[in-house]
This record gives sequence, C-alpha cells and structure tokens, in this order.
Amino acid sequence: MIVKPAQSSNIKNILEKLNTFNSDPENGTTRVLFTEPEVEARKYIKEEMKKNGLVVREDSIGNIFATLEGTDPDLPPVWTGSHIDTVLKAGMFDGMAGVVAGIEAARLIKESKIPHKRNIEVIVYTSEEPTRFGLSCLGSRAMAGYLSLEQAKRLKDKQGNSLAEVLEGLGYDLSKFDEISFKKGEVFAAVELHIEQGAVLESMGLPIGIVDTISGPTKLEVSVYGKQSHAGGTPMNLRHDAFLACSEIALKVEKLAKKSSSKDTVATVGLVNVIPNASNVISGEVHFSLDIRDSDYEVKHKLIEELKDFTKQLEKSRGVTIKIRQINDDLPTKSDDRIIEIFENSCKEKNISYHKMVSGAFHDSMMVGKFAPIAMIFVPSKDGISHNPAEWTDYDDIAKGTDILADGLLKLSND
Ligand code: HGY
Ligand code: MN
Ligand code: MN
Repeated sequence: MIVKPAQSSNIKNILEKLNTFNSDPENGTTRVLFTEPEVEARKYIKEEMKKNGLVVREDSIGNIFATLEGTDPDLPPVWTGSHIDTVLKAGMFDGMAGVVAGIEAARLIKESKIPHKRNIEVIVYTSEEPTRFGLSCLGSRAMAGYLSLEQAKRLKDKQGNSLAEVLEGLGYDLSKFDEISFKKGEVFAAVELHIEQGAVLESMGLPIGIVDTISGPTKLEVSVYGKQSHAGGTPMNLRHDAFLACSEIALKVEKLAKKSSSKDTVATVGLVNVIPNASNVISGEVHFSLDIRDSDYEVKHKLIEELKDFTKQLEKSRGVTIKIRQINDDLPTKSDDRIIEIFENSCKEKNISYHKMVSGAFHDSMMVGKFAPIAMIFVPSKDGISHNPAEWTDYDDIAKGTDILADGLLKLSND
C-alpha cells in the first residue's frame, strides 16, 4: 500500500474552478472575505471536500474543517490548510494552492487505504488577508485566542459593517464565538503548503522550500495632519504639507529597513489616502499604512522606535501633527523541528532537493503556531511575483509539494 503521486490535473481543475469566483476577472483575482464570490467559493470548496469523502463543518468565524477520520478520532488531529480569500487584483495561487493541495493529499491518503490513527483535517482559514477589515488572519487569530467577539464587533469594513454583523448576516452562530479558540495540545501538528511569494527557490532552481521561521508583521496606521492650502499662493517656508511629511516617513522606513542588522527586515507603505487629493492643493491630511516585518522581533521593534523618534523631529521641522495607531504587532513563529525533519526526510526519500528558509510573508500558520507545532512547504513562484495578477506556480510543482505534504501528514497522523 503506498500513497500514489498527486495528480496535477486535479490540482489544476480545482484551482481553475476556484478562480471563477472572482469580482474583478479583468485584473487577476479579487475574492474579498464574505463578498458574493467568496461565499460562492466557500460553497464550491466544501462540495469538493465532501466529494472526496471528507466530513465538513464550520466554526463561528467561518473557518472550514474537512475531516478524514482516523482509526483513533479522539486523538488530537493533524491539520493542513490555508486560505481562499485574496488581496485586490491578486493572483490565483496565494492561499488556494495550500487548500487544494490539502484536499488532494487527503484524497491520496484515503485511496491508499493506509491506516492512520489521528484525524487529518483540511482547513480553510477565514480571511488570511487584511483586505476587508484591515486585520490579517482573522480565523486563525481567533483560533489562537487573539480575536474576541468584542473585537469582531469593533472591526469595520469601508462601508461601516462590523465583522460580527457580517458573520451574523451569513448565519454564523456568534453565541459560540468563544468556542473557536484552541488550547496547546488540542492539535497535534498543523502544516501548510503555500506559494513562496518570492524568488529564492526559482533562483536556486529548487522545487521545494521548507519554512523554518515565519516573519512577524507589524501593521501601523499613520495619520499626518498639516495645513491644506493653495499650491501656488503659499510660499515654501510657510507650508505644512502633509503628503511630503508622509513621503519623508516612507523613505525613512525604507532606509532603516535596508540598513537593518537582520537580513529579514522588510518594510513598505502600501496604502495612502491623501486629503483632499487635488493637484493644486497642498494636502492637509494624509493617512497611510506601514507594513514592517522581521524574523527577529527585537530588531523590528528597535526600527519602530527609531522611526517614532524621527516622526517627533518631523512634527517640529514641518509643523505637522503625526498620530501612529498599531493595528497588529505579531511575533515571528518558529517551525517545529520534528515536522521539519519529517519533511526533509520525505524530500530525501523522494530525491527532491529542497531549501530551508524564512518566510517574509505571514500565513495562518504564524497564528496556528501559537497553539500547535507547525511547519510549511513552499513551492516556487514564477519570477517571485505574488499579490499580482501575474502570480504563477506550475501545477506540477504544486503536485510535487503535495506529495511531500501527503507523506508528512501520514507520518504525523501515525505519530
Ligand atoms: O501579506 C502577507 O504576507 C500575506 O500574503 N497576506
Ligand atoms: Mn497574501
Ligand atoms: Mn497567503
């Protein structure tokens, strides 16, 4: 009895069907949490799970659990999964590759008829992306006990709908919101296949990455209050230009990241809202995001302190007021050495070269790792592109990653 190799045609079919649930098909893939395309995609993926003999359930925040029952279902289960929601104008693999690989791995294990003690559960985590409510990893954050119902009532989308209201409107039972979280020991292991979203594997010509650390992201919302005035009539020395103050902060954070002692420090400004956003008006207000990440929490925080000192000087030199609001400040997550070893041995047995690496991108595994041992398998991203319609990963590479995943799941479920 062996686990047969994954079928890239299955992976292709499910990914392409998933991609039809898309609110902006002219520009890649956009599937925002609990919008019509995402709700339809959830229905479709649950059907696929049931078709493969998995028993499907959801919790009060919409995390989907699809169970392949083991011989000893009372033991803490082994999980694999990822997300199906996307950023705006995204690609079709970020998250979805891991969900589909999980379904295919479960199918292979079931068909192999190899007995496994622990349940194997394929998970779709709710809202890994911060696209709708501004906060990432909502489902896995709630699982880790870092998102309460009170916070879900306060999290609002651009239309002013709270996460709690949206959940209630979709029929989720909020009286059970406290049952979402897991304690240490309740999940034996959680592994996730994901596209790399960078160019390391491709540059090394390798098909598999094994993630040893997931960098922790900090998201800040910065507001600069200056003085809206005439772009022609206001002398340069009398201006309090909010956008140019924002620009100085953006360039400063880039400089700090580039000269950091850690090779994994990254930072950017991705979202800027200029008020009044008119070509002949000096902006009076600018609200923008700062995304700062590192595999080393201390180094990240030293950078943030330096940046805050810089903004204090800027308030004086430019006569503006700067407010900084922290949205999340997540710790990096280390993978479990035992699971890494299982994946390494599986690669060696299958004669597949691999590279151990840090993930600059965050993933649900970062949150799940707060209550369960985790590890991740990366598959290559073409030209390192992601969060972009041009995102691409070969189906054969996902199938290869799925073989390692299936092997690891089977070993862990018999541990
Ligand atoms: O931003 C991230 O790291 C993830 O892809 N959402
Ligand atoms: Mn993403
Ligand atoms: Mn992702």
